[in-house]
Amino acid sequence: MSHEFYMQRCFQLAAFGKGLVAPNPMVGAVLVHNEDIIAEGFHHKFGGPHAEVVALQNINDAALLKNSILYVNLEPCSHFGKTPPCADLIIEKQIGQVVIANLDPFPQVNGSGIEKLKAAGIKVISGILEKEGRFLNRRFFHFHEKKMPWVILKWAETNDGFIASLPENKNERVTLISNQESRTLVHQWRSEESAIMVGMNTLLTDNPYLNSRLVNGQNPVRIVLGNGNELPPDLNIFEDKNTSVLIYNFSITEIKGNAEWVKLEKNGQVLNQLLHDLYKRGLNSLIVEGGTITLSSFINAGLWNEARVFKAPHSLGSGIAAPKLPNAKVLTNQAIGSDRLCCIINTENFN
Ligand code: AOF
Ligand code: ZN
Repeated sequence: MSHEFYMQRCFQLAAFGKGLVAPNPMVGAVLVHNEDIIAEGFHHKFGGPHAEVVALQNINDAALLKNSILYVNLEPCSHFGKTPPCADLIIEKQIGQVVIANLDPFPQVNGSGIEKLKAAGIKVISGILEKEGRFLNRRFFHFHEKKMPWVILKWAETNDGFIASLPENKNERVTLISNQESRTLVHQWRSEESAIMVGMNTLLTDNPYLNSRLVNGQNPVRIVLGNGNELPPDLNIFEDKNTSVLIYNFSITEIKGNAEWVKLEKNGQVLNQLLHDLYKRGLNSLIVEGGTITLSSFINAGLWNEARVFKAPHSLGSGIAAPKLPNAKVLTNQAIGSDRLCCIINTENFN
């Protein structure tokens, strides 16, 4: 079997940590002896043992390690974080060879894990399925390299290009565009991202909960941008006291219960400031769910990475127009029941 085969298995294992390990990367590890997989592991949750440690715990015959290859999609760490360095453990266990997809961009590791292994006489090969590994951990790489979270834009539009009815035509509180299956999928996505944001208009007209209630998963931190000091205290976003709400505004800095008001500079680049503040809080991904003004402000500033657009089979005739995307490459276009889901990547920020 090829290095690529075992690395694919690392990616599969790593993906079990989706939504549970952020802001850490998703990492999987496979121990191979004479082409047989003798143990596997992955990083299960933030603060928990790293993938290599779990794989080594699952080994039955330690005598095989000397002639084994450890496949791991991220360079083994060399720092003391919440857990001791994996590189030291690999050296101690006398594993013969290590094969890696990506170097760790985390400043405290960044090549020193590989150096440590090589200095101990371990053969190291890196760069196997490097691009696929970067895509799997795109949030983590973007977070460390750009010092801001990976931004996902999401909206649902009708087949005539509207995301909502005009306010005067609204006969119910929220006009539902996409189907139930699509909305459940969105809750799954919410559970996989660190933070979620909507604009002030959407917040006040739709009064959303912005949680993952349709699936079994974590709730993202809720983000709002606007004159937050005027928010009604009984909004649904304030209901769940276990999830934080960050209200970025231009006048006050304050903490009240689960809500924090964060003051931004009016004259600076507002979204840059907001995203950098999310970085400082360790939030490595943000899903932006509307409305058009908020989505377009991310698009116009070039501060978006992915877009997930649902197209419903019905039309509205008039309404609020959907945003327009430049520099985009369609990754997938699939049916979700009667809707179509188009996943797009910003080629300016990822290639
Ligand atoms: C690995 N294997 O499975 C992961 C690694 O706070 P800690 O101790 O969990 O360290 C977190 C950092 O370790 C994280 O930012 C990244 O650089 C690396 N993650 N390294 O060798 C793993 N998850
Ligand atoms: Zn480690």
